[in-house]
Amino acid sequence: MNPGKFITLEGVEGVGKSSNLAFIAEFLRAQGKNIVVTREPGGTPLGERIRALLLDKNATTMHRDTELLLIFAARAQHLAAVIHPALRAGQWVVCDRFTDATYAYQGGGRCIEPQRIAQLETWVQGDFRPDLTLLLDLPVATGLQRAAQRGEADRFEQEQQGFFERVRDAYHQRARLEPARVRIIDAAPALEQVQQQLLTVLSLWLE
Ligand code: Z5A
Repeated sequence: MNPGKFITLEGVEGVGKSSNLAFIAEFLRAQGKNIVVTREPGGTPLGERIRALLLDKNATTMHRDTELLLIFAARAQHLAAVIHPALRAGQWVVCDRFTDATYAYQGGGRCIEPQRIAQLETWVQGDFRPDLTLLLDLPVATGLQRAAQRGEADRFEQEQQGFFERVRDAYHQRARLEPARVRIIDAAPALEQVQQQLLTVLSLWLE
């Protein structure tokens, strides 16, 4: 049993993960927790190099299995070098995306059978899972509109709306399978209202 806790933030394109990550970390720090903020794919020097490969908009011929294996390769490094050491030291880790994103994007989006993802999950993680997952949820069209305000689209952002609809459905399926761990936050209202929901869920969870 780790003394630290592992919290993940999930959602489709443009739901506002980046906008809320610092807010969550700040709230937990105010509760006296020692917080490490990290992200996937990435979180280590090697993982960030793998992230650059995965997001490269010119890598249009990347096979879906290559994508899946690169994601778990980055995750293995992230777990060994950052996540497990931090948790063992009693720190709390807040991670922008983790394996629920793999079920959503590679499972839902790319139509890879969830059983194959589960095999890799068990291989790389054993029985390690997040303690809490905050799933920011928003109609896909709204998320895409929000995201379009940012810079040039990466390889995932070039996908069509149908891809992101499958991603969102797969996230909902994750929440249905594990309702105690995966908490859905309505990401449609103004940022202050989204953050109020986050405070409520986190405060209750900490009790
Ligand atoms: N990926 C994968 O396929 N498999 C995996 O296992 C993992 C990842 C781990 C990179 O992830 C890609 O990796 C991702 C899936 C894949 N690709 N996609 N799509 P990422 O998390 O780094 O990339 P992202 O999804 O594009 O996230 P992001 O750039 O951090 O965007 P966001 O966090 O969802 O949104 P944001 O930047 O905070 O907000 C977007 C805009 O909306 C911005 O202008 C905000 O000011 C605005 N905003 C935010 N909240 C609100 C509210 N409440 N109202 C109005 N406007 C708002």
